[in-house]
Amino acid sequence: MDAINTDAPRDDDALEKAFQTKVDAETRIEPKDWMPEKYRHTLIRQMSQHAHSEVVGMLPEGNWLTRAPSLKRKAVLMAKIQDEGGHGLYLYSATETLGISRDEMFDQLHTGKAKYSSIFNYPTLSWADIGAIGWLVDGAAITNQIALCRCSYGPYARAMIKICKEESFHQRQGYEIMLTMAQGTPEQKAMAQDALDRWWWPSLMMFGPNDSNSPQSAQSMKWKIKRQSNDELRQKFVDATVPQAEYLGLRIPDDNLKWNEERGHYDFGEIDWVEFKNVVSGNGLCNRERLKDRVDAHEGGKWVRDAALAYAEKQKQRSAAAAA
Ligand code: BYC
Repeated sequence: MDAINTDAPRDDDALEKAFQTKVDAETRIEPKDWMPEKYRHTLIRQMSQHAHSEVVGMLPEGNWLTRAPSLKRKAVLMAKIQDEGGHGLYLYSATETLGISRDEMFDQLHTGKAKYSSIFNYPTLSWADIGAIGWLVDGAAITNQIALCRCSYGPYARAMIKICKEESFHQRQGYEIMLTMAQGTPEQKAMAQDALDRWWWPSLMMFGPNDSNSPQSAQSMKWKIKRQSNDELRQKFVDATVPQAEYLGLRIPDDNLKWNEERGHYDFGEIDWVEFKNVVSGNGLCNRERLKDRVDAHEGGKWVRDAALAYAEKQKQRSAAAAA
């Protein structure tokens, strides 16, 4: 019997080395390329979480469609919400290239197995919240997503380019609502301040746990799925947003926020990580309501999916009959 040479690299080791060399050389990984199982799983986790966030993110804004203060505001908000639905669809399609079906992803969301961004578990109590979401939530999303345009996985990186362009319009529409309110009556300015007070900290939580507490970061950075760490991106967002709040004449609700000359960045206070954990584990203010609305919408749309399938089947039979 031949002796087994345990020093010889196993095929997987050689493939994994070649894979990492490709990633290091900034060559994009495409769906049919070999990839480590864990890379595939990490992408499915992050991309499906991202897709779910876009779709669940339509709900808090949808709450204001019937109450937008003018026809123009309603039309703009409607367009933004439709964009978010489109982002969800690009991202579900990009995730399907990794070998998971859309039905499986929906099932993971609807059964609470898959996460979506913590931010969408907070309520939208006033019209100013729509401004704050565009300004802060879309602003935080772009900060994170610009880095994702250079993700090593081709379909994700390409989807992010179009998404970022649209998010940039969303951020501006939100800021413009805040500017209008901040320059309006004292009551309107107070509404804008109240929205900033409630959305500031949850927006900072969107970037995820501190780097020292982020179990996925090291491997995702090595694989160039993530290009910048959670804390680096959070700092970038704070640095960009503080002058915008100053221009609005609004106060960011953080007594520890101050410019640090030495670091060339703003210092800011500690995030309430207990609140973050509660929201991520399903116990935020709106988790149950959001999931229920999502499941109801999916079930309510079943007749549309059935009709589309029946129509496709009819077309198939007609072309088969014509070809016979
Ligand atoms: N919320 O090791 P970490 C939008 C989870 S929507 C919930 O740092 P990672 C919009 C994390 O998944 C844009 N969960 O993880 C739509 C991980 O979970 P598991 C949403 C969070 O993946 C409508 C665990 O905590 N954007 O723009 O390296 C209207 C440990 O964290 C959160 C995206 O989804 C959170 N905030 O980094 C308006 C961006 N943070 O599975 C706007 C894509 C962390 O290990 N995602 N977790 O148990 C990412 O870039 C990364 O996944 C994260 C986290 C930066 C979020």
